[in-house]
Amino acid sequence: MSIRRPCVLFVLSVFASLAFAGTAPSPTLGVNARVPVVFVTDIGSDIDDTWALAQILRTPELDLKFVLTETGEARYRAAFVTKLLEIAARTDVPVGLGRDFGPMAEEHRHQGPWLRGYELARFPGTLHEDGIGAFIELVMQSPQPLTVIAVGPVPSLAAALAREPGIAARCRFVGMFGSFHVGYDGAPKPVPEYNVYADVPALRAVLAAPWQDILITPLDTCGTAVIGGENYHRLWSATADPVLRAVIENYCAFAARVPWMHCDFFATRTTVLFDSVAVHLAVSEEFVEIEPVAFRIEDNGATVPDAAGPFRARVALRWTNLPGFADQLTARLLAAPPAAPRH
Ligand SMILES: [Ca+2]
Repeated sequence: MSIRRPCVLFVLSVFASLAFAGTAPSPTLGVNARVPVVFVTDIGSDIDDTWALAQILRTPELDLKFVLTETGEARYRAAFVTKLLEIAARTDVPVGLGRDFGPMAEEHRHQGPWLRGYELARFPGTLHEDGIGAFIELVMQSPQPLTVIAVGPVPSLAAALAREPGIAARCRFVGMFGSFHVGYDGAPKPVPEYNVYADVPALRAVLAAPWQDILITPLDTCGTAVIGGENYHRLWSATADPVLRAVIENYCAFAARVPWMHCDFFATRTTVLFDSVAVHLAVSEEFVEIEPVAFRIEDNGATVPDAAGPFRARVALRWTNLPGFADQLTARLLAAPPAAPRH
């Protein structure tokens, strides 16, 4: 024991210096510290963001430091975060309002019924009106690199970088973006992917920033991430677990309202859990093959491999074990949550 503590401190200091020197740090180096993360989300439209937030709260290796909203009506999105944090007894996590694009029409509030009777103003934790400013402050004051998990279009992140370009060098960037060789639902042709085409200039600005590492899951991998069978039955049946019950309640509200699919399968499987793959990559690179890719982004949102393109990322292009991912995600969602960190 007397030798071990200095070793740990040494490893931590090497880890920190490597990270700030621009070398991509791996959160799986064996350092005992949890990975501090910021979740940047357009929760409240597609149900996968809600699964992803529950996944972060149930992943012991991740330490959720902040949640920032993206696109649409910032207060609508923030209310899903704060209500779920209350249910999870995690009101220690501050939430920030990102750029606001005005009231969302009723037909775009796919999970809206779950918020009925809930008042964002009564959230007992911290809700930052200037969420972008609070995010910048958190990053610039953090003693260790943060991992930004971005799972929606990124106008708020682009605004943060415009206000303080220094944040990128202090963070790893992990996200759900693009389609390189595979389209939605495993289709054999790439297509413009929503998180890209919804705000192409914003993503170009974000991917041009000097993050310590850029790691993305495109549709090539995340587009086929579904939990079904016995795994889903266990999640569906976990009605005594308030967090999973809340996710399933959201899913039921969503299934009745989502316009882009006939979601009559909600009792037997999930929809595609795009964003859960990004959360997984924030802590582990198991189950996928990752390759460095140079690419350009077309004006229509297509992400096209191009050796002369302006963007570089490590990209999860293929599954090596998709059933293993589904099994692990199920087990994590069902496991008791890690103790809330002391602040
Ligand atoms: Ca999303």
